[in-house]
Amino acid sequence: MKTIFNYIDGKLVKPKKANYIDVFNPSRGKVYAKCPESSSSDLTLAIKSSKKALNSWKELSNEKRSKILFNIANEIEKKHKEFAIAETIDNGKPLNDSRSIDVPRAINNLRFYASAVINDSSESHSLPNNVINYTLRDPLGIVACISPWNYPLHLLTWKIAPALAIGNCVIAKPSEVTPMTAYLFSKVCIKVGLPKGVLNIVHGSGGNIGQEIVEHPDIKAVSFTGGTKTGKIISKTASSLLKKVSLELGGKNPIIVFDDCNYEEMLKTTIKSSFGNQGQICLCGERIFIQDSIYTKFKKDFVKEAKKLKIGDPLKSTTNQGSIVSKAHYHKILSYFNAVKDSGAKFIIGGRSKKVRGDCSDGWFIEPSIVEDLSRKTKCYKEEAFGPVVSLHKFKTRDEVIQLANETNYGLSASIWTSNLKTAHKVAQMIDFGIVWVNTWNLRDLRTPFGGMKDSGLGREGGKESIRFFSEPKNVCINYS
Ligand code: TXE
Repeated sequence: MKTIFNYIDGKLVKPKKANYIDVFNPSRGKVYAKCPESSSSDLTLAIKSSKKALNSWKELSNEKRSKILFNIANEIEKKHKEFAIAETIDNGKPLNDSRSIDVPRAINNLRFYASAVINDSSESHSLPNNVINYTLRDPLGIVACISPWNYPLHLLTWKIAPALAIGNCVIAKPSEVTPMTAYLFSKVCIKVGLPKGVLNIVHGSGGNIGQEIVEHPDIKAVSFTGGTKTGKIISKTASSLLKKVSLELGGKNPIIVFDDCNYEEMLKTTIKSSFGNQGQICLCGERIFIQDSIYTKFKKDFVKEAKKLKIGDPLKSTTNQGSIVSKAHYHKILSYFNAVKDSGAKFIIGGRSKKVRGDCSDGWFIEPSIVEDLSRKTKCYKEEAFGPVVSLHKFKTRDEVIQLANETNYGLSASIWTSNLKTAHKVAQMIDFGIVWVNTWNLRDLRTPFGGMKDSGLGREGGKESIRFFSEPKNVCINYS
């Protein structure tokens, strides 16, 4: 049994009350570690330590902070294999994915913001008669970064890298479902000599310590990625305390397939946008709209490709589909399947759990699932399943699909597949989603704004957006006449 410790004041420490949460290996269905269930006394120590560290971290040059972040990234790169295996055991995702997506993306996040902060510039505005304004961007102080379980290390670093780079101190709370790589990350911070108190990682469950962090008067801003329901609770708490908040929430994303698209490329990518990470990506396309002239062909080819996906032990290199992250989430997806069946829609494939033999016989696996004839009035059409399931829908015209795509409370991302430039521009302009891909999906450029509209969130992350979120503009007006 492994024990995870909090990272407070530069040291690995036990929670004051010695309470722990079981951490499961979801592909085995067994507890393999224990994670601190931290309490207010742990948070008090973390805040005290951040307060002590704040001024000297803030006053350090951007170059020096940047160097430390580069050193953290380099150290993770050296331990790439250890991090990838830990992520797979903790989350259930295929090791190939942890190796090629999760860990490299975490390293990129750190390097991106380490270099962004030394290449950043601020604005100045001159007036006639010898007056000039210049705008400084000050760090906010102590900020909270609350991250989810689908990309544990990647999304943790996506938040803490910009926050630290510009001189904030961070209280991070990783998901209690997948805390292991954040723990390994804290060991790396100690090894590279991140000054104590600059980052404190306080583990525990969201409703307890998560909520306390959001409420704490010394926390100036909250950056959160997770469910819409939780996002609304956090937003309510933070707004009543006048805290800045950035929310990256769920989605019910459309994939729009016109009959003039590059069919092979679209098919290959739509398999990924449907079932990648077992469908547990906020960017996954759960609703696929196909132009009626190619609907039958698409359905046949899509089902054929989905059937090729190998579900099994995520540690094996032949596996494409690992386990669902937790027993609770596994049951949530299965209950969604029941609701689909009750609504009268039918599964073309899947719609059930999957038994994997051997070491994984107690694990939580679900087959890639494709639904047809799903009524647009049902909850299943409207709500995020966040699992390996998509529904297929026909459309005839461009205007019709624009209306269908927008028919959701969410607005995170969309993909448009067409070779007609006018169609691509027109649809991209008319749909209400924060991220629109044309002839691709999940192609990331860290400089671009990332985030959603409507129930998918508030604010944007990435590039300058994160730097702006984690800083406060201060205008200095000088009359030098
Ligand atoms: O996430 P939660 P859950 C969606 C997906 C999923 C649903 C619920 O649809 O089925 O959300 O997932 C912390 N104050 N996404 O319940 O609870 C929690 O400890 C402060 C989309 O597992 O939102 C964890 O660290 N913090 C998604 C983090 O919030 C709180 C990724 C996320 O957990 C808190 C994951 C509180 N009151 C799920 N309550 C995406 N956008 O990528 C919980 N937390």
